[in-house]
Amino acid sequence: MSQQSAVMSKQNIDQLCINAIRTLSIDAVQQANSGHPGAPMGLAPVVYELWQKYLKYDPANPVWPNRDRFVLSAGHASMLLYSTLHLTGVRACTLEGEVLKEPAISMDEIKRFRQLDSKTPGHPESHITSGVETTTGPLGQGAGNSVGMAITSKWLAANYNQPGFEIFDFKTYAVCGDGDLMEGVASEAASLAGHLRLGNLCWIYDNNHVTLDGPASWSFSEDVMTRFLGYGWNVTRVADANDLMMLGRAYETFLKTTNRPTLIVVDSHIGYGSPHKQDSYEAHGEPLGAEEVKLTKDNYEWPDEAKFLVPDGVYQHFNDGIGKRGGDAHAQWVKLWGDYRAKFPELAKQLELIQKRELPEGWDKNLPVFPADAKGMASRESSGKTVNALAKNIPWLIGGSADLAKSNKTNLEFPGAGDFLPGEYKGRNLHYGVREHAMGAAMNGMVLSKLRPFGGTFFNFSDYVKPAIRLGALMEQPVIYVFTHDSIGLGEDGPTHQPIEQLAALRAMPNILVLRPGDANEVVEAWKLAISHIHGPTALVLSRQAMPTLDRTKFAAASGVAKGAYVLSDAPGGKPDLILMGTGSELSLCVAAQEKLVAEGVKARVVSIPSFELFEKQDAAYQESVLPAPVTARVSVEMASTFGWDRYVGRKGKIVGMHSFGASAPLKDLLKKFGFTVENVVAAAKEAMGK
Ligand SMILES: Cc1ncc(C[n+]2csc(CCOP(=O)(O)OP(=O)(O)O)c2C)c(N)n1
Ligand SMILES: [Mg+2]
Repeated sequence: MSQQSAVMSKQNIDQLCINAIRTLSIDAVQQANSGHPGAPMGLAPVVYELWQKYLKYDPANPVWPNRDRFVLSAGHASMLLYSTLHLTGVRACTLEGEVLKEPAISMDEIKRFRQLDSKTPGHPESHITSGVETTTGPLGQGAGNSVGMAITSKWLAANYNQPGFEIFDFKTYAVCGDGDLMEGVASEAASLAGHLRLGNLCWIYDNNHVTLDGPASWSFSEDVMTRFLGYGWNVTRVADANDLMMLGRAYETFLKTTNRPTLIVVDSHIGYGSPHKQDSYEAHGEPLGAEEVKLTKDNYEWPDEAKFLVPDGVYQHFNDGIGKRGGDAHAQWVKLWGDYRAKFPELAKQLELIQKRELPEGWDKNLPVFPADAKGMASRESSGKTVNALAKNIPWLIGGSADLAKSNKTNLEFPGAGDFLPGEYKGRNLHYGVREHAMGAAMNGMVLSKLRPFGGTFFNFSDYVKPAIRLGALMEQPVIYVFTHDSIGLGEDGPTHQPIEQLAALRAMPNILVLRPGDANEVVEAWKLAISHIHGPTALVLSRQAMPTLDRTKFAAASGVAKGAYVLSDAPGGKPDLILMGTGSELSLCVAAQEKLVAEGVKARVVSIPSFELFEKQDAAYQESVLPAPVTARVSVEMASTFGWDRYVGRKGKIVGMHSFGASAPLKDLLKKFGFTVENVVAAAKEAMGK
């Protein structure tokens, strides 16, 4: 107590709160012996001023749909967020959105920073910790997410606000470091946000002149302010991160600027205790060490023996500030919402479904049924028809593409679908431009704000968006990727555009549903699965070229897609000597090979395998019924890397796949060159059978 009063007597309450954020961060990092204390030390006042005075956020309800979003893009500074969530008393809630009595982060959890099963993992993870709006750590991603959140606020406002009923007007703030601003994804996202004139978006740049390797000047010297002006942002600067008044002015400038996003450049210093350390960049990004902790606490006029000290009055002060202000704002909104519900029950119902991540009744009505057709259609075509039908039924399914909408067939073309453009935020077709990575990061932000976005590009460029896909998978968020031009089958564009290893790579990623449907009706089933899959992203892998629409009166129903793999066409008599398995455009090749083999007296079965993940989830009996162990003569056919297929073909099987990059040529020549012909599949089958 004596320690506490000594602290209190010297510092005003603002300073005390700021230093509590700092010292909790320092102590947690020191105790874990791992983590980054620097950014929390430098940024504590920036976050304090924002949360305490401006952020429209109710700690008692961290899932209030119209709350302002706070994104810590500099995820390595996680303790900054955890300390803030703790001190402001943000409550825990379930993944379903039920608010609990306990805190999101108790003091025990602060003490368990970076330990197994804690609520305080090394970098913030939104599916683990309430109040963490998005998972960050890979630099630049949070910045990209924030653009998606800002888009969502605009879209919801344009579609659901009514005169006198501003149900949605939330702002999004993102804290970025040098690393974030160096990353390409943040540059793409900033360019997009500036173009879209997202006046509800504010990035706070921690201009602390240091990165991990040393002074930022070693690697970063561009004029950030001019760059953002060029993007069409409003740019302002706070010369000293400790100057609360100037920080407040900057936030007010942002709130007044409604026609473009705002970048606040904050010059900060990490503020080590020892003069030696202040001038040195060594060991940046590591715990301070006992000696430095002492010096730093001395610098903050903090009792150095005390660990995890929250002086008297700090919790209360946050409670009187953000707690009261946020609570009042939320209560007002709840009242407005009540009136809105009474006046606009239809719209309110939709918003409730959106928040619960549920689908409207009849979401799967009027989906196309494709008649058998030997010429058939490209799966991108059938996908385009399917998603248009789905989007008519699901008003918050919104699409887009990285400048390939016409190729990806992602355009929503029905009356009223509209475009999402600068200043016109009602439309459902987003134009990400040639910014795949920002598209993925923005879609993560949109889906975290409960919309259902899908976005397209060529499958080969899934590599350009992969880091965002991966975070979506980690966050368990249902973004839908529409990847077309899925193989060498795209033809003349050649090997720069022909994916090879992308399927194997996505199949290797945890918690993403990868679907490569084998005809138009499998595409419809795949889309149904994608829409129903709400705990992770889905990748639809679709062809540029036509593939036959299989005759489902002759073959098994396409609903088999839900099981990941199914017997499409069994061997005569049901007891196969050989199994042919294929995906996507190669499914019909397997069917053609089967016909030939059967004519020669070989009992061949064709198995369609649109999804490894789903098939792995089936019980052993089902798996055995599709791929009976005694049948070791097996051939897989897929115009992609062979990697991973050995698990289904086994040691005696043959894999017809790609062993090299593709080539630029008409499709028929490529099929011949790389062996995707009936003759070659039949030959592989005979080899597998030892004939
Ligand atoms: C994509 C990515 N690359 C590398 C890292 C590893 N890393 C963590 S922090 C950091 C740089 C830190 O510089 P800055 O963003 O200025 O943060 P500060 O050290 O100033 O807090 C790096 C390279 C990362 N987290 N993400
Ligand atoms: Mg830095």
